[in-house]
Amino acid sequence: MSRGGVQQDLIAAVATPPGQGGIGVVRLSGPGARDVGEALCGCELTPRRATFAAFRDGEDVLDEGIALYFAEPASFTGEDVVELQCHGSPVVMQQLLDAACARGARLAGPGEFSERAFLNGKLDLAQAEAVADLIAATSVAAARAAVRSLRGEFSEVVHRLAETLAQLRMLVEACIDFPDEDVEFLEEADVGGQISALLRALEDLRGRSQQGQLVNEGIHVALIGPPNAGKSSLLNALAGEEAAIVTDVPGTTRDLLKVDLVLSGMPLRLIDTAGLRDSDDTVERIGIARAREQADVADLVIVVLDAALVDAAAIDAAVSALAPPQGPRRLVVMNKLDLIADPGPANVAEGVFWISARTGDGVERLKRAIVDAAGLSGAEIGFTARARHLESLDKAYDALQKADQQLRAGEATEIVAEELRDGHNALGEIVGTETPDDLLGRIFSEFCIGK
Ligand SMILES: Nc1nc2c(ncn2[C@@H]2O[C@H](COP(=O)(O)OP(=O)(O)O)[C@@H](O)[C@H]2O)c(=O)[nH]1
Ligand SMILES: [Mg+2]
Repeated sequence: MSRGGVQQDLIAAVATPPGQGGIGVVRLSGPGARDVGEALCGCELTPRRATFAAFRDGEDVLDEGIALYFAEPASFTGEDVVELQCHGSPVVMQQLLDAACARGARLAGPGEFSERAFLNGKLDLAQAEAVADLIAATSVAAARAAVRSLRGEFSEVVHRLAETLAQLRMLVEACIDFPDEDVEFLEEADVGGQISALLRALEDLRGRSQQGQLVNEGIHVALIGPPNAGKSSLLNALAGEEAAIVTDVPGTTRDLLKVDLVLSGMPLRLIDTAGLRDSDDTVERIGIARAREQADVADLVIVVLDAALVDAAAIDAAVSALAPPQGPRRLVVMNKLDLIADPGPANVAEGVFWISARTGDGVERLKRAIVDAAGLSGAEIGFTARARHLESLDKAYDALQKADQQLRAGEATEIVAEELRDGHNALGEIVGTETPDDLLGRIFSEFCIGK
């Protein structure tokens, strides 16, 4: 399923991270990779054989190391690829790169190797994205999930749904030519039942993809509450570092402060916000507006209250707001437990956590609850996914739902067929069979150079 057809040129890049290291890899891909590799090594290269060689630029020996040659199509990109493993010296790698460019290669852009792998049908788009996600993974859970996506587990489900939908489209489109028999025929083929089954499968995939997105991009957890409740102190306690400024002056935090951390193997972005209150200060007011926005868009909101100040009614109010009809899930934290006597059993409600950000009391339990509340503990995360994938799944779902309604309403077969086509295209966007070039450009430009 190659999208290629375009004659590509020879590209080169350092594939290892910037800086010094034990080993550095310079990678070449495209027509002429072997010739340039052999010129740099001063010897012949055999596919899939490690060749020890002195890397040279003309007479000058730049380094010695191992050259690997993969003949097309059996390579990552599907093209002729040469990898030169030299010592991890930025100077050596730069000289090798210059020598390759002097022989006709050009510097690769971000993600260009992966893009070629995609264009040559070695990976589909979701798999190529998983390569970038794996490299960027900050937790074991995210890395494992990305490997699964990279190995095609996510794509396989999408391809399977797309295939079923393609069959269904054929069936429905066949009826367009025989309008007299269509209703009976569609009923007989149980098109409605098939659409319902697809809708259920899409729903299931969406749920799993959403979890995949959370492990991949990190759960966004916003700390919200009145000034001086200890939001910033809690952020520091959870992060294990003094990331936020803590003072007894109300209104200390005026802008959003974001800290990335890993809790129980799950990547998390904690967002500290300005305390909610009426303020005349312009900057603080903007901060408070940003805090309110976070309360709507975060994956999880932690409402922080000062346990020494709130009364039972205030706790009740916070608890009743625990499951808002709309918006993110919430946990309520009663902070400054060290200042009060034991809250007593009456005040132990589900979703309410009594802690002291100062002493650390109750913080471990809260950490577990945060991971639980995000729906990420216990369940094995199948694969990584991105916001882009969820959007396409939603589009596919909407289209199929419309097709279902139109079928029930006895609309013309053409209209049903059109919705099915839209749904099919939306699935195709995920794996890259239906992806506009500008979207491809955007996706690959976020990759690192050399990948
Ligand atoms: N005794 C006690 N004081 C706390 C605790 N957490 C925060 N504080 C104090 O409460 C004040 C406000 O804390 P801060 O984290 O800046 O609150 P924020 O405005 O909600 O961010 C500071 O003086 C903190 O030292 C706690 O658990 N116990
Ligand atoms: Mg603060």
